[in-house]
Amino acid sequence: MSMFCFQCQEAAKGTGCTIKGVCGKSDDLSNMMDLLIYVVKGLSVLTQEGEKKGITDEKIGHFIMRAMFSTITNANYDKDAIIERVHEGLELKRNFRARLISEGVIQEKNNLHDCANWDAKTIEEFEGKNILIGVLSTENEDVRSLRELVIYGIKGIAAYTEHAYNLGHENKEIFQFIQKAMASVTDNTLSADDLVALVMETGKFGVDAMALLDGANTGRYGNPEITEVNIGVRKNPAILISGHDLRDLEDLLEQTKGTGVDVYTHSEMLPAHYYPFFKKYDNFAGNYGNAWHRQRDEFATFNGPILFTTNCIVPPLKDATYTEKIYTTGSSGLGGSKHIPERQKGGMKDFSEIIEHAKKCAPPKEIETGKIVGGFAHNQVITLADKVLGEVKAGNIKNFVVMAGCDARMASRSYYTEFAQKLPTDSVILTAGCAKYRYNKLPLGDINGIPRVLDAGQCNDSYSLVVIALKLKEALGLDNINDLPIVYNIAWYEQKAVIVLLALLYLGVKDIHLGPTLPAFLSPNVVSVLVEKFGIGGISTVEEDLATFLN
Ligand code: SF4
Ligand code: SF3
Repeated sequence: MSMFCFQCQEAAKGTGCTIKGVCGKSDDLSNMMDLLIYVVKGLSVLTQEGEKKGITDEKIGHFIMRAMFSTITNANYDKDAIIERVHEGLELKRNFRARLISEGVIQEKNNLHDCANWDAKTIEEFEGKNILIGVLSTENEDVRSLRELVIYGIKGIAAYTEHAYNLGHENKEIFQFIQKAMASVTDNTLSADDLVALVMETGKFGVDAMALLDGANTGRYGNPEITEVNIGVRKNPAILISGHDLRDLEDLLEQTKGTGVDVYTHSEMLPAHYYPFFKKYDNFAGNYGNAWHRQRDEFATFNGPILFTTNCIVPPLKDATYTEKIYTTGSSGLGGSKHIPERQKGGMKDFSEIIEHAKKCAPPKEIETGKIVGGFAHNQVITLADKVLGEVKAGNIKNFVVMAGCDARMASRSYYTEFAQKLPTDSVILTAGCAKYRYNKLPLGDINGIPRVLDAGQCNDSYSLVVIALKLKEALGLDNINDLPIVYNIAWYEQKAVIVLLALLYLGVKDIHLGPTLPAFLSPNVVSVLVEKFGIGGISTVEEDLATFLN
């Protein structure tokens, strides 16, 4: 075994990647990410000490946010960038630790966890340490499972918090919680019950982070509205933008307008089209292709450069024709690709190089034609509430099925396409995240004008689905969110889906079905707790599940 990672749904053999990641992450990169998390833990232990005496440093909160985000599945394949972050984190830790010592808060020799005191400066030292402090260094499998569940939830929170931060929104309590939690996962005195409580609290801050981002997105870009998005192509050279960061998209559209270069969205960037703000850009041409895992084919036919703002990146094959055309920014990275640096305060990121690159490329090759509809975030759905409720009361809509979450490459995910196809025609699908690509182009029709697939947006817009559920509960005069005619059939892949799940659990949603497989990081005992307390279950065959879920 040269590495260990089991944070995503594609963990090798359903237990963990031990030689190389199924995602393409090499063992040395994986181990360096473990070390980055260890540095985050150390900083967090120290901030807990500092807080006792009112000593804080807001740079630490921002660093932890970016560091955690960069370790999300498929976000960053640039080992040098991760090493740079380890250096940056150690520098912050060195200074903060020295400050705590000089102010008498801690002693040079102390009983704090090793992560708080460990320091090093060379790659050799990093490599000597990182193999000792990974996931498996927690021996008890239940404690390990709960700790990692918290850590993965925090990665999701970190991602959403960073997008909000890029739009000028932050919430100090979220940063404080992240630090408290990352310190707590090093605390051997916590019982399993304490850790379960921490998991729930992580869910609470997941709701807060999604609400923060919702406010940041809608505050700047308006409320998403019903929108038809072109999935065909035009005749201009173009840039494809992927990931979740709307601020990056704004900067790119500002800089490409009037240049003759079009901009298309890929995968999780599709919902940007639903925001009123972006509609003013004539060169915002449409959405090209499908979910992230199809990028090897779709990037080859796109012809123009591709900008990754976040996960999910599939490292190109050696002979790929588009490798030179990939650019990354923010927490994403790919060794050998150009990384666009952060914006200066009050300014924009500089995308001039990618725009000049696009001008030299052929226009995208058409791979499909037509339009897809989305924009059913909370504000839009609430505007339609009377109509929706009317259809519910008339018996024309019998139930809603939340099919939010992620898509990925496993063949077994055809389950979700088939499930959508075979749902009775009086069921409406509520979706968010890239999971939608499994069924958003199927001719599923509508119920008296209400489309049978209501797409709220990105995975973080699962928050919208919760707001909608709470409104429905109120309108129908129900006491409990679980009395609603809503079934949860969630697809997961990476850690953003983990925080969406924890947020739903925190809000009291029961009987969530999670697939296509349960997380490898949940130990049998932790699964039992989740089954017992929350009724969480997996999936089986489409026929069986349709019969039981809709019962
Ligand atoms: Fe394996 Fe997923 Fe970890 Fe990649 S992120 S190494 S595929 S478990
Ligand atoms: Fe998708 Fe990566 Fe999770 Fe944001 S883009 S939902 S998988």
